[in-house]
Amino acid sequence: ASTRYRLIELLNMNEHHYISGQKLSEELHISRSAIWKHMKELEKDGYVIEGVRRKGYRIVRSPDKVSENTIFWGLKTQWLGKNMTHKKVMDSTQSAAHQEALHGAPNGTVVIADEQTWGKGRMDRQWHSASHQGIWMSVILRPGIPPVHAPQLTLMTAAAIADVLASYTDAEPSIKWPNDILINHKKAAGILTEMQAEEDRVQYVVIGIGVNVNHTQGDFPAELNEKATSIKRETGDHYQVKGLIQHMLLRLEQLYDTFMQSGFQPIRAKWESYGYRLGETIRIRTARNVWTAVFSGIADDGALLAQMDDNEPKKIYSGEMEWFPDDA
Ligand code: BTX
Repeated sequence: ASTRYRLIELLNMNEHHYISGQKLSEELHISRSAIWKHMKELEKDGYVIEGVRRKGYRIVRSPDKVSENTIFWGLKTQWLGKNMTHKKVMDSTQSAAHQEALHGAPNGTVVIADEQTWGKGRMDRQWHSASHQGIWMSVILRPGIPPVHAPQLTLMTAAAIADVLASYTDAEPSIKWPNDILINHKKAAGILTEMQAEEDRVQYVVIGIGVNVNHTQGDFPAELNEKATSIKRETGDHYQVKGLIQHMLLRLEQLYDTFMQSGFQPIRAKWESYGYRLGETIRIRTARNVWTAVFSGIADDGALLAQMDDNEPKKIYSGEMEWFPDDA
């Protein structure tokens, strides 16, 4: 597969120009006929490649469908997604990513499926992952941060998803603390962060990202119809899953680099710019309590700041923001 990546890369560099078979053969150290075979494989993936005598080859169109090749073509990241596994069907990209991480997969490894038969949500909940309708992917990161900072990566991912939706679709996303991406008050995306850690250091995190893209009403199970939505349901437009994945990986890489260089501050500001019900009175359910408070922001460490009286706001680290009864 690495020759094919390199081939796509070479064609990519010459997007508007032709590159000769001779040149390709020299660069890739393979014969002209081997190149031709690779081209045929790319065409099976849905690429339209134009070959002109004496000029060479150029990619006219890259396909809608998701594969390692099609994601790679046009992916502008420096390191995220350079190691990638895509399959049509997986139980869960999350489980597959854990396997890869345990076997030493590098920082920035990405696992993608067109369909999940056992998509996971938080706390053993299920994540419905209809075939070809959404982004179902997991990203392996090795930030080497203390485990208590790991939740900041969830907030970072939420901000990245919201940014991509805001920039490349007509949807207006907001983020319901800590990790639901909403469009028009309905859940359009979810994030599941899992980590393997030693006492003081994260070995790796797997960030699972599920985004409902092209679902129509009938693509959701009945019990989700009221609270779940897709970008298409809210905007009326069909979006290319492949393109959104590429934007998502680039945005994630940028925010992660920012996070590693400058810490959580800039991420927090971005998150807050999408914060759902920020500044309003909300109800938060934690393992032991239900709090009613004004949601005054996100703390430096990623906690939710709940203002209950004139004292310092209370920091809440894990829990769920409840919908108000009148919303239900
Ligand atoms: P969560 O626990 O916040 O949300 C799960 C809940 O959301 C479910 O109990 C259900 O009520 C609802 N739900 C289930 N499926 C959907 C859906 N498609 N759209 C909207 N609401 C839904 C959120 O967990 C974390 C989701 C992460 C999913 C990704 S996909 C790639 C990766 N692999 C994997 O197995 N999980 C992650």
